[in-house]
Amino acid sequence: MNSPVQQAMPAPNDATEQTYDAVIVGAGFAGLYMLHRLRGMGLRARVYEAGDGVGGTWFWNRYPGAACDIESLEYSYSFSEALQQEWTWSTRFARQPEILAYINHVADRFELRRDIQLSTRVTQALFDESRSRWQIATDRGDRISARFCVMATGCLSAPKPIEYPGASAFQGRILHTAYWPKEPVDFSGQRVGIVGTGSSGIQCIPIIAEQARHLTVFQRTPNFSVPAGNRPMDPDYQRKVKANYAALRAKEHDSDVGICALLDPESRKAMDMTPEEREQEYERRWEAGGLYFYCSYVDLMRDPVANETVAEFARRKIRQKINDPAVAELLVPSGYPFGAKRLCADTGYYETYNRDNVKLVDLRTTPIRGITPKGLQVGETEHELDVIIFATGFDAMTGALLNIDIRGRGNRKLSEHWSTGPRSYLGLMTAGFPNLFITTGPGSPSVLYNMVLGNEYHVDWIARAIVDLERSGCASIETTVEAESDWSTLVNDIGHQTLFTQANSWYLGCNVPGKPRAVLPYLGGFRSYRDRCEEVVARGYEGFALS
Ligand code: NA7
Repeated sequence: MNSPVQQAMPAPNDATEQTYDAVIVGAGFAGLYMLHRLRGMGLRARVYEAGDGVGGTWFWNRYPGAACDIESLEYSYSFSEALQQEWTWSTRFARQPEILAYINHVADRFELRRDIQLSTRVTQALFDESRSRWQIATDRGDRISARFCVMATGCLSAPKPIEYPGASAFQGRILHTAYWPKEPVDFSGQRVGIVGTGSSGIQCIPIIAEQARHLTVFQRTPNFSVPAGNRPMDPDYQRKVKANYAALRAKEHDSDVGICALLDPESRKAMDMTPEEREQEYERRWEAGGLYFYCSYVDLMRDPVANETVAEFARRKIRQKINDPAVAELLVPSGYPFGAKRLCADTGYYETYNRDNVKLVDLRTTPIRGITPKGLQVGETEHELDVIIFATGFDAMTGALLNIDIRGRGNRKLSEHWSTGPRSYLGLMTAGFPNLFITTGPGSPSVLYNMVLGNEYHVDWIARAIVDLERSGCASIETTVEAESDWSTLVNDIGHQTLFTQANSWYLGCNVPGKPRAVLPYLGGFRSYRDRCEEVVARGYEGFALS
């Protein structure tokens, strides 16, 4: 297996301690911008990145069909007007290679590379109380001392390991969408099996079905997927957005989800509309494509009756696309609210099941027993395969942090502190871990807001906190136990006022066996979250201790 976590250790570096003002872990959207900001403040910062290139999630997830489902004009940095104006997107929703090219362009344009160390995984971060500094170790033998440590490790960056026995005996090839090989994979003439029908599976299934001799999809839970509506970028549309970029960004920053380019998020309630009005609105958003559908009405994720109206609309649309009614019934989601599992956006996903070379296997009735030398054993049936692709997702939001041995005051491990679920104040800091910041951490809107903008907001907040800390003459900032406890309760309470808690999703950690069930993102919307973060600063970092 070509897993990033299982790769052989690179050659060790000189073990002499290096000293920086700040270490940044991860060279994705957050890490690169953090480096840019800290440099601008005159700090010496260094980024450590496990991959051999920058890009984070867009570096690893290079499976066929990988694309963003937020318009690229929105899913891109807003901090530099010049960058916004000079970069041209070729499609409405950029595909992975284009996003990776963009991130590389940013690394070059802002001359970031000289402070990024690639192919280096941070393995440990210990807080040395006597010096008030973080001691950081890497798998290449680096020993680093830094005053600040920023975990820009991403929300979906720790892939779930394969949960079935027998992988090593399989005679074919095993792939995982989250650490796909760099060289193209040719599926022609092959019998391919894909396990998992979340966003990754739904994106790659139609493309692989066109290449493979035969494709078997192993589905545990059907997902709601809306048409992506991807198309070549309309130059006039791009010009129009660029002419008013500041206004668009202001609107995104003042919205709950950060997606506003084509359609505004609706501020009315579904249940205040007539059935005909609702139908019209759903149809309009279905036609627009992408995740706009999710913002059709404000009560969709709060009122089960409202949710059922959109769920039923989507189910009807799905049924219409599939020729075989028995297959359609397997693909139509039921038993959980629309949107409570991450909404997917697809290009020809459901239509793929009308192909003669595609078969759907329902794992809800008969689960996978294991991997055999020839394929996958499901109940009494052995499915013979040449390639098995796992599109089984991530240990989301906490996995990448807990994979590092992080220890704060009193040598307390983060894994102990978070043993019953993550605890944080604003998703930015956790008690007992001074000067350790997390970008889009658990307890922040993170995955439910435009990730690039959410990361930018956190980076700016952290940069300002560091400036304010310097001005105060204090050495460290950390959240208080009380603020953390109150915030964690609030995140949980708000989560339970929504329908998100009525599905077994990665938003709650339910996709990882043994992971405590907890509300991971802040589900109150970005606007109220941002207001709270700003209030905290205006009140002199209320809920934080500066010492
Ligand atoms: P997801 O959304 O977590 O989807 C993973 C899929 O794999 C989902 O259908 C799971 O079914 C299925 N799965 C997970 N584990 C197993 C096992 N052990 N056996 C069978 N099936 C399994 O991950 P993605 O990579 O698709 O997308 C992640 C995010 O990236 C996405 O939401 C976007 O934000 C971008 P389940 O639903 O758990 O029953």
